[in-house]
Amino acid sequence: MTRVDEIGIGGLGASRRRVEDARFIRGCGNYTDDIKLPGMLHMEVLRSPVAHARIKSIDTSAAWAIPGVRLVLTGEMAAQRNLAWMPTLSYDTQAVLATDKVRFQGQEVACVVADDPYTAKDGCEAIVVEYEQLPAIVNPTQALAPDAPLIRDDKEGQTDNVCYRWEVGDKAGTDRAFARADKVTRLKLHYPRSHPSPIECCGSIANYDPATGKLTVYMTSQAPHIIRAAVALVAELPEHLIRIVSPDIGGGFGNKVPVYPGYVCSILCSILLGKPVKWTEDKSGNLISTGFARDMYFDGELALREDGRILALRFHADTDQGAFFSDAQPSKFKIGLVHSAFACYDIPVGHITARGAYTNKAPGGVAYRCSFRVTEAMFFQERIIAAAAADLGMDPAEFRRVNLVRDDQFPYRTPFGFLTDSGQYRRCLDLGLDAIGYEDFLKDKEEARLRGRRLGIGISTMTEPLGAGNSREYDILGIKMFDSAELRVHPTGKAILRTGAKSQGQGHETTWAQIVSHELGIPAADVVVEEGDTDTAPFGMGTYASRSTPVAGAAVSMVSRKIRAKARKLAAHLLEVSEEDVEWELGRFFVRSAPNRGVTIQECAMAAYGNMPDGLEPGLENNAYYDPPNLTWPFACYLVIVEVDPETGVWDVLRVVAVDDCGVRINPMIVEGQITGGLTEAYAMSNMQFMTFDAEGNCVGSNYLDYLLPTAWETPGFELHEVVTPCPHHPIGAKGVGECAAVGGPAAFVNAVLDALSDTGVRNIDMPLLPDRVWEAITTGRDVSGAPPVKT
Ligand code: MCN
Ligand code: CUM
Repeated sequence: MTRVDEIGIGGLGASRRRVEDARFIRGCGNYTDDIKLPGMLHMEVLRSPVAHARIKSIDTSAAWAIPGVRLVLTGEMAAQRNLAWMPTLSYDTQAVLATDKVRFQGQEVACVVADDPYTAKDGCEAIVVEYEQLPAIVNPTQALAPDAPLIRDDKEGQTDNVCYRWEVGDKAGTDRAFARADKVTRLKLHYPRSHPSPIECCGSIANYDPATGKLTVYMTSQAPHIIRAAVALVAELPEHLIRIVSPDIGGGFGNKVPVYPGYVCSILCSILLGKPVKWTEDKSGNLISTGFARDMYFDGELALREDGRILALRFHADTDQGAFFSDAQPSKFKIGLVHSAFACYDIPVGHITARGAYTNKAPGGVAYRCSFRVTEAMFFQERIIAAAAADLGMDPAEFRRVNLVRDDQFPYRTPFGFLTDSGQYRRCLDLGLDAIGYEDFLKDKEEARLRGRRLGIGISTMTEPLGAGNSREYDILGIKMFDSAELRVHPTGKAILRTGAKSQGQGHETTWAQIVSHELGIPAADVVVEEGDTDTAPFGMGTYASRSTPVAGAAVSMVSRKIRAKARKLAAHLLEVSEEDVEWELGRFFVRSAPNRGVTIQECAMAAYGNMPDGLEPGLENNAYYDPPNLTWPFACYLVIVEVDPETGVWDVLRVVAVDDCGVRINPMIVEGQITGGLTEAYAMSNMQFMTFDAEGNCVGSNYLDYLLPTAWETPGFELHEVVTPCPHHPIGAKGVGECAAVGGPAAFVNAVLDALSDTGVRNIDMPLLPDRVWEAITTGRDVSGAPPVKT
């Protein structure tokens, strides 16, 4: 008997080529905008040119008069259907179409449906809106000033621009620890607004069929089942007559989690017209109006002991939420999982306060590889860790080594209540230092300094919580966070697998088949994976927070094991022995006492349809719902070496080393792709992505001249290393990885630049570290803030 070779069949650990790429690289993907339905009309959105203004009147008559225009929808008309406002996933309300005021530049004011997109655009231009402009607020300081104009005057009882307050930890204990400290390090910084800007913008095609009453929506959603539930609950349509289909998605990065007014309007227009209505957002619409990320102000301190131990931490965070609190995050915490900060360090006590502010900017709050504000948390963590090491005069690597949680401390309870599951933090750090040649670099740096060159090294180490839920702590609109998989094995042993997750480029079609292979020995090429259609996929919560592997991936294992359990009964029948005498090896059952007598999983599949024992249900299919016991906690160590040109402030990246421990890797090549992509984004955020606002609330960065996307030309090379600490509670030991490098990466770049400036007294330059900011820091010796408003 030759054993099935797991790598050979594309099982766990195989760097199998991405099957979806066969269509993507040929231009044969099937994206929302590719779909054309018979009789389909086109919708365009009219957006506000101003950030804050009362709407005095909207005159749509000229738009209606344009031949080919079928519908001009205003907030007033939407209000008649009770749809001028919608609830957000953070229990706030958001305007679908503005009625009373506009509250950010780019806000949806009206939409026009026409025979083609160009006529619809002309229709938008023909609408005359009279605005009475109000002062614009573009940062929390302005928002929270005593005389600030009230942005959310639509909300009963709202008297200021505070949208939430939140706190966690032990204040008294933290104060006591600070009183005992030998030294206190303080750091203030702003993590700027950034935008996921996927290649494909958002869009939808709503098709309400008046004959059947069925609403089908093709759309760019990372979470189709949530959308179906939201449509059912908000629009009060019957859920069984709603079908949401997310076809191929051209990048999501969190941009495609929230519910946008454009989606809602296309649905409403289709219902009103009884025809399919397509909405495709344009690039500037995407950049100015859909889910942004970050925009968070930190002010925090570490209490330090002379020997380098951290005694306590505390910080306050102000988040700039934009005009509506529409964070799409499923925890009961107002600020996501920001209190996962410092989880990789053994710190006994801490206290965090947070406050959200309404401003005249687009809503969004969490997106862009964030794991719900974990990106900001880890950035602040690693920036203040670097500052603390400098304050103590200690080597930053040694400072981390002293404070990192030890391998024998797991499971480790953080001061804010998280339970980190496993890891080898020091090993990852040492591997990274070794790979980058840390000791040699320190010597090179001193020599270069003597010759007037500024070299710097930045380190970032972090663990982050990936995989929402479990259902005890996480829900969306009251629906608990779990996920699902359904597996159907056909008579010839080929199979179709469906999950409640939804790939936007992460490669689920490739990796889920590998899990089935690992569990059943069916070659990965024999398993087709389908996601994103609520009429066929099992109920699931979608893809974000790198939750697919931790939750849906686990469900794939569990459903495969159910199939294996049934196949064992079939094998016993075929082998004419009792089930207890049947043993399993990959792809095959055999008789324990006669290992040569065996049947393959494919033979069992055929028997499920053609030769089942009496009393056994025919067929070989099942489903599994998986409620994870905990989040998964990958660890990463990123190291960056830069050279800063003191004359121009330009900085070049000389080396990047990454050590990632995401547990067992299903597909090492895809994992490396995720890390490479994340590091590219981290580099872009730290270096070039500039999205800000002027004093009038105009969005600076709503185009790709200001908001730069990194290409292969600017992006440095990355050296990737791995450590594997299996996740103790995941069926195949995997942890999430999709966001790690974007979360942990930025601090490594910024720490490197500041290390190169270590003799100047500069403690912080806000991202992006544009050359003029770095130059200003060098020439003035002062910190450089990036908080809006900017001068224009
Ligand atoms: N994987 C693996 N072994 C592991 C962990 C993951 O082989 N131990 C594989 C998975 O099977 C999957 C991929 O790596 O194919 C990412 O898995 P996971 O970490 O579970 O993340 P998700 O699939 O849930 O993806 C979400 C995550 C998020 S939240 C953002 S934002 C982001 C990211 O993925 N958006 C992306 N990476 C992206 N990559 C692309 N190409 N496009 C996006 O929009
Ligand atoms: Cu927050 S970006 Mo991802 O979690 O979809």
